[in-house]
Amino acid sequence: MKKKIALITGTTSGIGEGCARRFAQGGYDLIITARRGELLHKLQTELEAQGTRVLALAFDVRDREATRQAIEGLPEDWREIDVLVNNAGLARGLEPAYEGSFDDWDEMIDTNIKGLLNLTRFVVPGMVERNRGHVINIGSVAGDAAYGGGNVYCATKSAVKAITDGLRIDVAHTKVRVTNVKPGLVETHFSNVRFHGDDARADKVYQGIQPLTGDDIADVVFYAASAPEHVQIAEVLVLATHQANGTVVHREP
Ligand code: NDP
Ligand code: 8X3
Repeated sequence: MKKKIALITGTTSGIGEGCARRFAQGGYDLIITARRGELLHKLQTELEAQGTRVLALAFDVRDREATRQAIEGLPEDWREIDVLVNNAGLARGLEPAYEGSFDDWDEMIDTNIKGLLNLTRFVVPGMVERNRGHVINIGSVAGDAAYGGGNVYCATKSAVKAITDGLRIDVAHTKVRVTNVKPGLVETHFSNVRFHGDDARADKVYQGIQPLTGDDIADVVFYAASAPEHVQIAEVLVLATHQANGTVVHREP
């Protein structure tokens, strides 16, 4: 029997890497993508050794033309994507909005909003045509309410919520499902990237609390994808047990 195909962006680290392993374990064929080709191919080799069919595509989701070529150039037997996980994304900086870096803002907006839209625009028409498919966007608790210094990052994740909700309306006449998974504190490379490689500062984000892992979020993403066809998990907020919302976290000394 033909296996389902999942395309997951940002699989060289964290939540995306967890999703790749979870969907491989769940019997999917996988299209894994990110910019760092070497890491992608390492994951491809590992998953193939476990019996999963894998196509690795190295491109930057901000590059609309590269994204178009990647999707339009898919080999015939990889074209019918069943699940798109729009995970690639990042935060840069934690400065007040009146002091933030224009470059950081551009990178977040171009990746988290425009990159997600690029994939959506090129992949979803096929889903609508086939009358089946599932788009799972990785939003964030940061999209529910802003926190200090979060300004632009929070705005991008609010945009992910609006885009996800809008797409769900646009495909409501089809069997395509649309989900927003909104994690809280997940220990990945997220904070190292946010603080431009300052590992000590990144470590402090997860001090005194047991954070979520990429695998925890991957389980939720896979659960949403595995629900019966008539069940659409519209939105899931996933927090660590000692995190109450985007700003309230109980930390043990
Ligand atoms: P990581 O930094 O560990 O992973 C980010 C992944 O995104 C990497 O694989 C990276 O690959 C890829 N990526 C980043 N920019 C681009 C780009 N321009 N083009 C293609 N791929 C890109 O972070 P997380 O796993 O934590 O983050 C994944 C998603 O989860 C993000 O959207 C983030 O906002 C969201 N999130 C994270 C939370 C957390 O606490 N960690 C909480 C809530 C949401 P490469 O560098 O090889 O391109
Ligand atoms: C990542 C979670 O709270 O660090 O989206 O912004 S948070």
